[in-house]
Amino acid sequence: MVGTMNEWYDEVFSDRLRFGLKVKRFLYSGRSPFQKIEVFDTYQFGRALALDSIYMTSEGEEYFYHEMLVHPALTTAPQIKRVLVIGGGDGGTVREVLRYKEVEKVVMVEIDPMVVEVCRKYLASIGTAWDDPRLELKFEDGVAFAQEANVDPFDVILLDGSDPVGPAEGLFSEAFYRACHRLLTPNGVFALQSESPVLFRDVFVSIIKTLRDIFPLVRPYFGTVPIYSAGMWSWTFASQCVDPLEIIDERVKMIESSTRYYNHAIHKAAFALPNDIKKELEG
Ligand code: SPD
Repeated sequence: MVGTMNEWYDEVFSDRLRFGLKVKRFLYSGRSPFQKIEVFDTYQFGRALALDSIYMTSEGEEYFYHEMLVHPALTTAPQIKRVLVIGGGDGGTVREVLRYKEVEKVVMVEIDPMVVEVCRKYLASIGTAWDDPRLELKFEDGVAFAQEANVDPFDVILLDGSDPVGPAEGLFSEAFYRACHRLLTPNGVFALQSESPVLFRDVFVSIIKTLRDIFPLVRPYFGTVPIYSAGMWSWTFASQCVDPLEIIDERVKMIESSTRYYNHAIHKAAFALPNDIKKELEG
């Protein structure tokens, strides 16, 4: 429903947990061949995007998620000329990537053109880099692209998908991670959102363990994303040999002058493992 009303929009996790924001006004509701797309204005975080009734992002707090997906990889990969973004239809991830002058080319592969169209119209403050000439936007299935594309390898691959249900399911498979590995340069870095270790511990652990069969170095890192429930969110860094704690000082200095969440100290602290997660990943 689109219109003005005072009601709550709840993401329902189970009969024990829901996360809700009070809505000022519904702005858009539609269905693409892939999913339900909704945008509404909330009192707490301004305009928010939900796909299949799951919160994706909002104007007021999107920087927590996008900065933490992008900058740990971009401040440590030895070279960042060619970057591949899979998913990321709201434009926040490519916006952060394109802040780096060293980036020469970003290929963004998004399965659902309607998400980009709706976000460009209603969430323009998030996707501020759509017209950057370094960006090539492809509307294709990210899994098929990773498996079939015959392109020069990428220095960094960033996976900005939704949860492992619906159109993003294939983005959590071993075959897809192997395809991303194939598309990386030998010194390349793969970073991805890896779900809530609190609410979806089994998915989180399975991502790390699957990646460890493919990449010699796999390190999860943690932060908070206000619109995702249960407090803690995770991303994961994977590479052949690049260590995410060897931060390239000039890059971090340049980027932290304009970020709102990410900085050198946050980067280091984010890779600290809570004890229960450490035990589970060692076992
Ligand atoms: N539970 C929702 C996880 C969604 C992660 N991706 C969000 C897209 C923001 N660009």
